[in-house]
Amino acid sequence: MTAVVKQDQVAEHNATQQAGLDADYAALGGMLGRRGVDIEQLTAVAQTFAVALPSWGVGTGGTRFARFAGKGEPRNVVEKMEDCGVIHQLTRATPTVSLHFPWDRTDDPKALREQAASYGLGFDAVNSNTFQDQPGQQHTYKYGSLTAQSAEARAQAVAHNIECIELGKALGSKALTVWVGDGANFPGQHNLRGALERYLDSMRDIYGALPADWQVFIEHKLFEPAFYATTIADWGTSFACAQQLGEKAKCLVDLGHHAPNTNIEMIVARLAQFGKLGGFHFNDSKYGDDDLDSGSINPFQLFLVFNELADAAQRDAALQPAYMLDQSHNVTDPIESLMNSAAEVQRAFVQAALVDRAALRRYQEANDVLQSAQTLKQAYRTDVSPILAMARLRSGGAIDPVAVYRASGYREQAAVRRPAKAGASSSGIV
Ligand code: LRH
Ligand code: MN
Repeated sequence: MTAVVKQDQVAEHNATQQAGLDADYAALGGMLGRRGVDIEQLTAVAQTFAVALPSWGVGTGGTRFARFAGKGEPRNVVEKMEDCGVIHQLTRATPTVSLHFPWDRTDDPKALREQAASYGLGFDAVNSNTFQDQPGQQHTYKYGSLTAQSAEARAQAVAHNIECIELGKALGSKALTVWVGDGANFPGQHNLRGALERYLDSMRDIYGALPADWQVFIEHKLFEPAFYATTIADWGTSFACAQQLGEKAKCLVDLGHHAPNTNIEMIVARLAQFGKLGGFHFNDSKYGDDDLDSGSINPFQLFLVFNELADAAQRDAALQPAYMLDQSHNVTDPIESLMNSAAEVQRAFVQAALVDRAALRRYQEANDVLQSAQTLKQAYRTDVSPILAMARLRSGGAIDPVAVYRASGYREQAAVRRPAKAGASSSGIV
């Protein structure tokens, strides 16, 4: 595997951190042991964790107001892969990348696949994009794409999704994520049922193009860019469409796509119960679709989502939702944010594995409300940082990825190697 950061720099760093980690790990091991929990078993669980990186997340993001370009930004998909390579080298928790077309357009998917493999990377779900018009595009998506009144625009959007499947097949991906911003800004702008009927017609054509071992993920979102009615606005609509389409259609939960205070963990439990939980876009938010770093605003919610996943996995061992990050890094170094976010999602995963489910069931069946709630809180309050660091170390990564990354001077070197393209927004998201 190609080491993007010199591996001896990682080893040197780990050597300076080892003794401290061993002490913290032993202390945590002792405490967990008194709870009847084997820390070694939990660390092995932590090492199985994997979350996909959003290719569009390694460039600096922005808002409709402005984007403040960062230093050494990736200017194309090859440089995005390099940045993803650093993140995986140091965290050992991000072995796949989710690509977005046409932002990650490539004429040589075979070469891209080989480059990614040299960094130990593969490809998770690919994302289509019919929420922007591309230069030279024949039919605008201004009034929708898969739901457009224009049959030409719908056919164009369907063709683009099928092209994404073909590219994904060449890259070894096994799923297509379809998020459309289609909707209306004013009551009366379109017929609400008509729009959904056109959506389903278009999705049936896309569904028909899926290889036998592929899935399509329907991603719902409450609003933006439509501000009155979004065609796929909530999990209910997404679920109904996935049922209509067939077994290869599942629902994707982006944590930022709900009304404030929505009980997202309950949506996860429902979708798992009905066999339609396809995957996640992890991020965090305080108000809207803020795409902030995972676990940065509401880490307890992230824990509760993984608690429902752990409960569902106990019932259905075959449940394998796709874990992906989907964030926009407007004021931090995207590589640092993605490394940190991968660790925060891994933290929730490990904390959920710490929940004493037998005790929880006993308290629930006894209507011992307080002890039921405390059983979850005990796991959430447990600082599993030594387990996450030991998992990274044992998987060949860095005990402290951000410290190694900063010491490596990778960003400064990238700034020299990648002179910014004047005016070009290289990350694709503004
Ligand atoms: C829409 C969304 C979707 C992506 C885009 C980058 O808000 O979450 O998943 O296509 O962000
Ligand atoms: Mn998303």
